[in-house]
Amino acid sequence: MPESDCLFCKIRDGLIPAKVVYQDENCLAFEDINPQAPTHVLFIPRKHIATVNDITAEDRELVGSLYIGAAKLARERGHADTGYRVVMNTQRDAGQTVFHIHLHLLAGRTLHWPPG
Ligand code: DGP
Repeated sequence: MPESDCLFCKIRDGLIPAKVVYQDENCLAFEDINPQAPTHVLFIPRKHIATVNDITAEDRELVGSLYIGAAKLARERGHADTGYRVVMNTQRDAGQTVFHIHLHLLAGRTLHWPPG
């Protein structure tokens, strides 16, 4: 899929509205449109990367920024000690629907495991 057709690239570029809650030079985070927990935020790299399969060694710092951002927001929202989940669905069987990698931050309720 070309970057110009990517939903999350359009959010990154401000072409589609989203409630942005965090950003740094490498990443952007916004509230999920269909929240599955009281906190459900998506952290995306500014660079278009379709799936985890497409991450390369040069993306190390950028991918690290997603986790650093998620941990920072989790702490700010009071989830650091109670707990939270960060997850990146990859391809069909995991339920990936948007092909621009995104780290889900889920928190604010008891999260079950295994996820099903
Ligand atoms: P995944 O299934 O892992 O690919 O997650 C995609 C997530 O993206 C899903 O939880 C819903 C969210 N989503 C889809 N479209 C939009 C949108 O237009 N705006 C926002 N904020 N989130 C969206």
